[in-house]
Amino acid sequence: MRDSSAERPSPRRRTRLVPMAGFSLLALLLAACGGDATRTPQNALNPAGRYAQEPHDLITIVLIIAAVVFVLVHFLIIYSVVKYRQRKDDDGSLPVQIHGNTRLEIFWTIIPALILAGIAVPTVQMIFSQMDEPDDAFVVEVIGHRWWFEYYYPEHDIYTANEMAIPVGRPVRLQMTASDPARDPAQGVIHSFWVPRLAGKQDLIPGQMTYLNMLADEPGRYYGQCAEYCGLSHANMRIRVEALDDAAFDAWLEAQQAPAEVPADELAARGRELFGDLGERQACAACHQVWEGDGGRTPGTGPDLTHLMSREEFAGAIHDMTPENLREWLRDPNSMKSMQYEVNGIGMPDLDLTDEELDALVAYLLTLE
Ligand code: HEC
Ligand SMILES: [Cu+2]
Repeated sequence: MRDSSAERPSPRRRTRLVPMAGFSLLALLLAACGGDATRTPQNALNPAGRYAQEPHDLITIVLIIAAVVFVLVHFLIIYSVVKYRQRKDDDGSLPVQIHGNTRLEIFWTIIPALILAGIAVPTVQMIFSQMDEPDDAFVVEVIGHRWWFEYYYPEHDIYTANEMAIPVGRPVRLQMTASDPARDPAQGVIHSFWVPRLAGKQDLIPGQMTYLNMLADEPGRYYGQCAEYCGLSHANMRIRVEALDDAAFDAWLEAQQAPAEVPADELAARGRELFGDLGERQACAACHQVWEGDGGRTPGTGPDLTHLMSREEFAGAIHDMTPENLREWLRDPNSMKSMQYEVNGIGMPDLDLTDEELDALVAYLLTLE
């Protein structure tokens, strides 16, 4: 007969495995809290302005209180288990049975009630102060579409998508709604706007306006995410905020207000023609605005492309703005982002473009600086 005990780890080895596994788990958990913004760009524990800082500080206090309660309760549990464990000389009889203790029960009801009431005071105060419209706010309208965010700057009549520029050090007031059912009936679903380092989380609701304040103390790039499931490409709906200092922000506003230039290059000019007319097929211009300066800007159902090249990413800020990616996007949108158009008429359609058409259209898009 084989001796099977040789294959099993000795009990002592096994007991050493438990704390080791515990420590590795803890290390993993702590690594997730790292403040390195390049590795963890969506870290609410690394706030970059007051609207993210205040909730962060409040939750830290709550966490400390909770930790004290946790340690106390578990100490009492472990203490009782050890002290009153069954002993060898136990005769098997039941311990004295106690039913209720009014004084203790009042005591352990009042204490948690007081703690919760204590936490409620700064919480409610903060909810109101976070919602208040700041006096010197810069207003940006946010519209949630499936699956991209549109930004409109009402003071400057600028439409853009995916990448939002904001002035550094100045509160930004977001007026948010989800794609207007009148503008696009197929799209009315709830999204949620969340840039963890700059603000809390707020839903975007069709036919209703919600508000969110945001502030970046330092120039930089802040990422966010649609945080409310809105369909199969929900995870491909990113937010990118560029906080710019005054000079850079003014330059950005000026560039975005300029009309698109009509290209001189022959191939790009052909692309511009195709953009407005694809024969039997739906024209790009039916959904996309490239504003050349006539009349006011009117949004289409797709992103405004007037200054497409001023953005570094496209399609919900998930793809780099390279000629190859743009070509693939026009050739077969579904290969780059699921649920485009075929399923229920949402998003960017596959227009069966020929190679020549693709070349011309990409050449045109590359001129939209
Ligand atoms: C039926 C409407 C529709 C038509 C027609 C259409 N698009 Fe789109 N397009 C969209 C929508 C919607 C999106 C956003 C999809 C997303 O990000 O999920 C989009 C995205 C894009 C983007 C990425 C923009 C960004 O900033 O994210 C480009 C570039 C683009 N389309 C170019 C074109 C071109 C060129 C044509 C014509 C060949 C065209 N589109 C035809 C609806 C349309
Ligand atoms: Cu969404």
